[in-house]
Amino acid sequence: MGSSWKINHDVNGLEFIEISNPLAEAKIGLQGAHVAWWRPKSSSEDVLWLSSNARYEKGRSIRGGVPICWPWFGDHPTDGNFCVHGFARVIPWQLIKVVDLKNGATQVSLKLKPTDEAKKQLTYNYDLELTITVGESLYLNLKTTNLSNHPFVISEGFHTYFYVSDIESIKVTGLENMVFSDKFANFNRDIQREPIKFSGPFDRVYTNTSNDCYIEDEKFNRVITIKKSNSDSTVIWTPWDKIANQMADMGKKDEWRRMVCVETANLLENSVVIYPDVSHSIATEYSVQEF
Ligand code: TA6
Repeated sequence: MGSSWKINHDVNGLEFIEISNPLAEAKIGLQGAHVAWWRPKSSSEDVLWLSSNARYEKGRSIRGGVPICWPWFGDHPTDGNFCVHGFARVIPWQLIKVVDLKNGATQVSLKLKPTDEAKKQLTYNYDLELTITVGESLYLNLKTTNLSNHPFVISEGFHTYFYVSDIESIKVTGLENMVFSDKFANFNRDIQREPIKFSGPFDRVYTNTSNDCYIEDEKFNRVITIKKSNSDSTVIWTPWDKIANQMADMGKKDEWRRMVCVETANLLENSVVIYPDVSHSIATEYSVQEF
């Protein structure tokens, strides 16, 4: 069976690239260069989580899949009116090319098209490109090039929602002995002594770690591997019932129990200084091992 792709418009005028190849299927929104959906054909379960209440609207991020956080992660450092997690996830990107690779995967290249609003939020000249490889694994590479005549600083991340059997029966490994900053404890710092298990709201930034991470899911008989490159922070987030119920787009009653965010990122002291005419790329790759 060959590979195919097409661009579809939804009822709100949003455009999605739909890809089908011998290895996987994917749906990528041009708004936000947002991988809303990817499933390798060998996998018995979904790998990414997508809320059944996700809002597909212009200027709004989709709840699920892989939102791109750039040029800042979380709140803007000085202006609370600017988009949380940066504007890259809510403005249009341009499709540059789609290439069928020899191994059956499909490679998609996209470039950010700064809107007037985005230009107000970041006044420097830059180029931002995302390469997505849809195959047995999902690979994303976000490349920032400084086209200004002075250095600038960014924070960034792939805010990926993974589908799990049940948040209380999984564990995330790879961050043992790493220092984290806890959003639910005034950003106090501590050390992660054990593999991560969840029994309540969890929002932590692990800094100075380039370790790959693993979502170990016994009920689904699988491990999801999250590989990182040029990423020194990892954010782990799950909202739990109270916060999830306050969010209009988190899905039906207990849908939040079936997701965990494991975010390949650079933030806090791992924010990146990019010098003129220099490029910086952060990359991540997701794959599934069933047993
Ligand atoms: O990455 C964790 C986090 O920053 C949390 O603090 C939580 O607010 C979450 O992202 C969702 O953010 P969003 O802006 O997509 O609602």
